[in-house]
Amino acid sequence: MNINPQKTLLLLVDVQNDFCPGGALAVNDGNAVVAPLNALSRALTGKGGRVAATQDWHGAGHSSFAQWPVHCVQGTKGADFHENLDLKPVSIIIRKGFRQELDSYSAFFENDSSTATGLEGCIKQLNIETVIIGGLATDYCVLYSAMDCRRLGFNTIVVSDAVRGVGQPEGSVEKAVETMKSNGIQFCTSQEILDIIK
Ligand code: VGL
Ligand code: ZN
Repeated sequence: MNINPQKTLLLLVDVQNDFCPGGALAVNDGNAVVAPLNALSRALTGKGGRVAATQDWHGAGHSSFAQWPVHCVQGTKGADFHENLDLKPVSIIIRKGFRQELDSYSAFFENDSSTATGLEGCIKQLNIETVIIGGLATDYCVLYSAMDCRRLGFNTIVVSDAVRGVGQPEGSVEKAVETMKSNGIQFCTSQEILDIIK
């Protein structure tokens, strides 16, 4: 694999307290994504790359709370980034899901598939070619983000040890990985990526 760090974005998807153990919509072992993502953030920004983070950011009474437990309510501790996530290298923060009647899994488009979050325009202006994705959850926000990213024409890599899934319905993580792979999304370990960008 060949990537130019200066044209690479690391995208940290929803590494928020509510998706980590103890949170309202906790993903098993969700906090395990933090260490590999911190290592990648540091390495990539050291080589001139950029780091973006998304935040699920719902108003009280958001329409998605019909399907999900109340989570990531704006301004609450549950919506904060995990306390060990290194935010110093993060220069772009995208909040999504803040329209009351519209949910948003993807970092690029809300669930109507047409309302943009602004991330695409932002990273096109930065001449980004490769997007490396990690975070939560593999079968929801990571899946939707990676699929949009690939469709938009970016070289898209998911960090296999820096994602964790919900697994509901059963088999959804395996299905998500298969869908991503069959659409040309690559999977690499954080160590493999560190070795390439060093
Ligand atoms: C997510 C369900 C609801 C996610 C967000 O980050 O994967 N899942 N809101
Ligand atoms: Zn949500």
